[in-house]
Amino acid sequence: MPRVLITGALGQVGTELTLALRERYGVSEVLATDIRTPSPDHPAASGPFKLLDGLDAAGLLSTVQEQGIQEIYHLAALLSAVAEAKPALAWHLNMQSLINVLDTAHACQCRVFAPSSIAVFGPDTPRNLAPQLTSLRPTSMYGVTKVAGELLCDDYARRYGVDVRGLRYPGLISASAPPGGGTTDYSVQMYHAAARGEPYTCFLSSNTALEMLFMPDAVRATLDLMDAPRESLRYPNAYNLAGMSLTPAAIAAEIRRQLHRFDLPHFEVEYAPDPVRQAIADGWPSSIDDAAARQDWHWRPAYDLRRMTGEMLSALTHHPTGGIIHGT
Ligand code: VAH
Repeated sequence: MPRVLITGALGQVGTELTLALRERYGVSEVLATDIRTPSPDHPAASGPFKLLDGLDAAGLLSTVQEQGIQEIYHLAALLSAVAEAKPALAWHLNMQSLINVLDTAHACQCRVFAPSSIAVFGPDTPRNLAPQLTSLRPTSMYGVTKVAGELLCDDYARRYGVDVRGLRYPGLISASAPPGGGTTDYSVQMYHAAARGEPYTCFLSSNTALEMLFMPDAVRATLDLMDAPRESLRYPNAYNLAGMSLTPAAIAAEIRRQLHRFDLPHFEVEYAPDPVRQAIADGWPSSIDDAAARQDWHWRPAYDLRRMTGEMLSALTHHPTGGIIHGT
């Protein structure tokens, strides 16, 4: 009987969390769900899978009850760029699916992981080292749903005692699953283009600095937060998380620096900022202060740009070199 249910299991984070949770608890203990069926080679297809829409409250409740689920990782959501194009749908899907998860958790005594994002910050948040406690006036619908989500999680914890936790994920970089319509997707697309030996046109300006994190660090942070003693958590569902403050130009330069290790040709990037996604990015801080996570549950990132780039290019070129850098 699976003890864990993941919504949005086919997304960028859901794919990696499905793998990590099945490795930790056993394949049969983790029920992956999404609104579309995984391809046979997708990690979610390696164990229990169910088609489930986060808006289907009855279906979620009956699944959790029938399966005896004890933890819900709620990853289903519309990300920033898609949400900006479909604001009403984004509000409905992101908020109603969260309410459904929290109501189910309350009814079934489940613990919940529901991610927030650096999208909660807005233009009047300090640009450098955005604090844990600060002004949260985002100028994107995605950010609005993330601020509302943090407050909703606080309410369910206060009112019903639901143990719900979350992290303000920065931009996440991973090789295994494509990103799903976010403003930071350029970073993943850049690595893929370089690995194909193709040029890349970046939809953000070259000097747009944003906080980013390599997916293995994000997955470890998620599991470490869920493992932490509840009484040690000052901000259980909204911890700032930081890894590397990067610009597109810095990522491109590091890719170029390592091309020779993977027998890749030169890599050209041109910059053609997309007004909508540039405006979203310009509303986000360039770096994040994650001191609270470091103090409360001993968070530390393990990857820097060099190591991440080595692992990304190795994974995308299937080159055995890997992330270890020998004298480069
Ligand atoms: C997005 N990748 O771009 C997500 C993330 C901080 C950005 O929330 O929408």
